[in-house]
Amino acid sequence: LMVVTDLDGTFLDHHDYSFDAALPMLERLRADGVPVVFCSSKTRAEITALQRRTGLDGQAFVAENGAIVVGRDGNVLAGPPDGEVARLRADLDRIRADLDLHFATFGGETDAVVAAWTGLDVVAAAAARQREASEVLFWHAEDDDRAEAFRRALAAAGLDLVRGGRFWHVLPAGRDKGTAVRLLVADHTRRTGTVPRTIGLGDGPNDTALLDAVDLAVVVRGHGPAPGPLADDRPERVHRTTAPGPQGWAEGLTRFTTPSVRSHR
Ligand code: 2M8
Ligand code: MG
Ligand code: MG
Repeated sequence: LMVVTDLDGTFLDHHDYSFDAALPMLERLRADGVPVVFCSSKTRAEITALQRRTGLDGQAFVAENGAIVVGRDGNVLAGPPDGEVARLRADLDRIRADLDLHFATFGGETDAVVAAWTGLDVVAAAAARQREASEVLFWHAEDDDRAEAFRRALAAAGLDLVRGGRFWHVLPAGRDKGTAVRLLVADHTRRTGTVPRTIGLGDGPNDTALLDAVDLAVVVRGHGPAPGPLADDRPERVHRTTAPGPQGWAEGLTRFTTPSVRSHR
């Protein structure tokens, strides 16, 4: 078994980033030796800090929406090539000027501004600004009529636009959370000789590829737009939680890991 989970709004509370309600289930998984992989739009700096706080150091993780995939013990499975975020920022600057857009980016603002936007403290906001492969946009509604032109310009530059809980994220095309899951499964299989059964959890549109790539999917009740339609939406594969955030996280994992529940369906 391998658990692959989104963070904001899934393992972490959407409002205050707490995860107390998830801890008893996390303890159970740890006791059973089940790998718990954080798979988020957050940066490597943010994710490794959270791994330390939850005792998950050295576990595989996926950062920046799939642009960075790190296997067990720091073994890099994907990205980022040198200078990737600099190139991406140069493309964004050019496209913003060409289309006369007004969006702001994490990279272009201070830690204090990002703290105010996100509700993170200033230290955590600094970690959120340490981007290596993707950029976070604060979109201005006055530009809504140029959103499609923006998407086309990004695609022409080899970039994707995905929606997180609060922001839009720009990252290299093709490096989504689903591709990341497939790399992790291949790595686990190579190391252990067994193909892991996977459970994925997420609450937002940028989790759709993750939820499609796993064996069992938990759609955690969110605060914004839900994940897109899933390719295989059968109730025995997909559980939609009634509780949001870390409570929903525990609910979904209980549903899929408790034998008595499974056998009585
Ligand atoms: C951003 O990501 C969230 C997650 O989906 C969002 O778009 O709402 C990222 O920049 C991340 O690095 C940061 O920790 C988070 C804080 O809310 O916002
Ligand atoms: Mg989320
Ligand atoms: Mg996320």
